[in-house]
Amino acid sequence: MTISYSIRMFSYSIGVLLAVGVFGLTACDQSGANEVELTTYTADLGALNTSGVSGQAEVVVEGDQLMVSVQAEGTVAEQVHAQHIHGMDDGTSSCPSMSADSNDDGRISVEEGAPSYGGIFVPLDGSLDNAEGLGDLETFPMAGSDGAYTYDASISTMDLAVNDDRSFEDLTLENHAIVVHGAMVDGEYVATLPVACGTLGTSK
Ligand SMILES: [Cu+2]
Repeated sequence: MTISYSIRMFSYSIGVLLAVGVFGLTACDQSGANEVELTTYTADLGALNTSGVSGQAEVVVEGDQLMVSVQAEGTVAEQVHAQHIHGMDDGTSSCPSMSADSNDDGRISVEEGAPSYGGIFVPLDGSLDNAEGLGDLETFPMAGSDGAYTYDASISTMDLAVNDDRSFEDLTLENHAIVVHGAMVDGEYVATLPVACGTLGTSK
């Protein structure tokens, strides 16, 4: 009787040890995030149309929260810059090269860039909850007098407005392109002209 009791206690202890071990590993793998899935996408923004614009974008999906931040510099000062996550249905968005300038006017228009980066998927405006047209124009970031801006917005993925009848649930943002718009052309501000582009990848 004593022996069988000891064996039972022994197996019980092993069970507890295993449970603690597995739990410990799980907690470790998720960096303490506790069952909430976290995906971080980043993009380096490079200049389009010799704009001299550069920057970074980060999109974090944490559970049902989406957080977007964009820093850009070299943009036209004191102008509103439309910016979007563009995408193709097959997930193959890229940033256009000058060969996309099909009418040879020396500029890649927003339409000429579309075969590379696709249509507007998520307008990165102030609210993220209205995907009509380009987005809510007045709420896009305004560059300061130094030509730089910082943009931060977050929303529940349930309220996020997306175009193309696509659902956010089965979405991976990888290989979608962040495009920043707005440049001076012959002394006039053209709000749609693409000035920077970068494709999102999961780097972390
Ligand atoms: Cu756009």
